[in-house]
Amino acid sequence: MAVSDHVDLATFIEGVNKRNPGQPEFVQAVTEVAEDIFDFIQDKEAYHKAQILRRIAEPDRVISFRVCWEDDNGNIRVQRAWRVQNNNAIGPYKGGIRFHPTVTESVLKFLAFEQTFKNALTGLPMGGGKGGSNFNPKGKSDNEVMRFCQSLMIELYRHIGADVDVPAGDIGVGGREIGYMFGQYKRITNTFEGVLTGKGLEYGGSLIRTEATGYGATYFLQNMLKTQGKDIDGHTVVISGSGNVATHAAEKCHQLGGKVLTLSDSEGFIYDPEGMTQAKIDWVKELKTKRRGRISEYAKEFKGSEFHAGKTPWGVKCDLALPCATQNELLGPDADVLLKNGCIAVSEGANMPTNLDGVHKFKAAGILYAPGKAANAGGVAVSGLEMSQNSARISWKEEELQRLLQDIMSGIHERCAEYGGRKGSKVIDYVRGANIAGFKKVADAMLAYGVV
Ligand code: NDP
Ligand code: 2IT
Repeated sequence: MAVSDHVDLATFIEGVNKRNPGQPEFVQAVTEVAEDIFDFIQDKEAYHKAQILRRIAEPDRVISFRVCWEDDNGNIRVQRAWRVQNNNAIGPYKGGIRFHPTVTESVLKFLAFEQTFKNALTGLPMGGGKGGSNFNPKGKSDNEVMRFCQSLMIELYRHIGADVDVPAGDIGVGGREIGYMFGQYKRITNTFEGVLTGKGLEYGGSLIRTEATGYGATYFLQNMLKTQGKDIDGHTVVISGSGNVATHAAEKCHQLGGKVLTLSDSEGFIYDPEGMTQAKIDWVKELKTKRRGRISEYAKEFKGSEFHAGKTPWGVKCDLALPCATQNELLGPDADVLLKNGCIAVSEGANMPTNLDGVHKFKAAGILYAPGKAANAGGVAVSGLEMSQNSARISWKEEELQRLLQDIMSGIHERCAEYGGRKGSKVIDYVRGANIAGFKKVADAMLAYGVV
């Protein structure tokens, strides 16, 4: 008999575990996808024979390298960095770069794996990749961040390119870092090309890229609510995080009539019973991007609001929840509390913020629950539009980009709905829908290539 992956799910996951020792985040992401894909490919021999799932769950390559840099006191510092190129079946590798002390190979492999499905869902021609370093930008001067970015690019430049692999931002990497990295790439290669996205508007960046992830996650929430004849207007909203994704999700929810009650960071959350106004959200943006301060300062600035140290916001009663900080920030017991408090919809701005236990609880409860690979795809989608603009050497107008973002999010919602129907239930299983729709596009391209 030919070797095939006609094994059961448990045996497949056991194999993933064995081949990736000490990589729990990666195994978690593969498990969540495999749960749905096993069912979908059960009667589809071509996918089995070509070992497609096994191949998608094995990165094309993982580049690991040392980054040395000198701090302001003249000390030599040593960091680890990686670029995980997961799959380029449908386009150049594409995905962000994360700078955070918790970055490991496992974290980046899970992110690159998720990115492969997410990028396929957008309908744009982008493969999946992710990179990053355990460098901690907190408390570092601009010059230190610049020297680190330049040193990182001295190695990374040889692995990326406008048609090869196009990184962007993620946790700890925003406009400032992209500027330093793009400048260094340009200096080393003497080429001005769309090798990174999230660039400044002066040098090839796209309008609304900054807003796109948070806005997109809110549009996805809106699309889900619409299937039940509901809207964001008049509903209470709990959001975690206070970075790029969280602040723009808060802004769009507020614009659409939602009452945003919380934001958070790694030290705790703030609760504002009156709801956030645009002025308050602007204050947080400035706090986080310019002053690089802590969310606890919100409670000192705005009377009537409270800071809860060391806690996540899931205990605050709400109708809608958007986890927008990091992976595994919403656990099974948090899902229980949200459900008990009557939460009707969860849209994930972050990547894999809900652990497997929480995912199973949301699914079982039949609430509207959108996984990150569908809900937060607006960011990479506008990155894809930035790539198109760079290739054509043009800049599209804001109205056009706003329309494209909304269309893309609606398209993702439709793709999820197409594959996420459940027998005997009117509720769409968005996890299943996203996994299958993303898988199918990549898998069919891989089948066309044969064994490569
Ligand atoms: P930012 O760096 O702008 O903000 C990150 C936020 O999350 C901060 O409030 C940070 O708090 C908090 N956070 C980070 N790590 C932890 C942690 N271990 N525990 C608790 N809080 C934490 O990043 P983004 O807003 O860009 O990214 C947020 C999430 O969205 C990530 O999961 C990212 O992968 C995902 N995402 C981002 C996209 C983008 O376009 N930027 C696109 C799609 C997904 P603190 O300041 O204390 O660290
Ligand atoms: O997780 C993500 O989708 C991102 N961090 C954005 C990736 C991108 O290439 O814009």
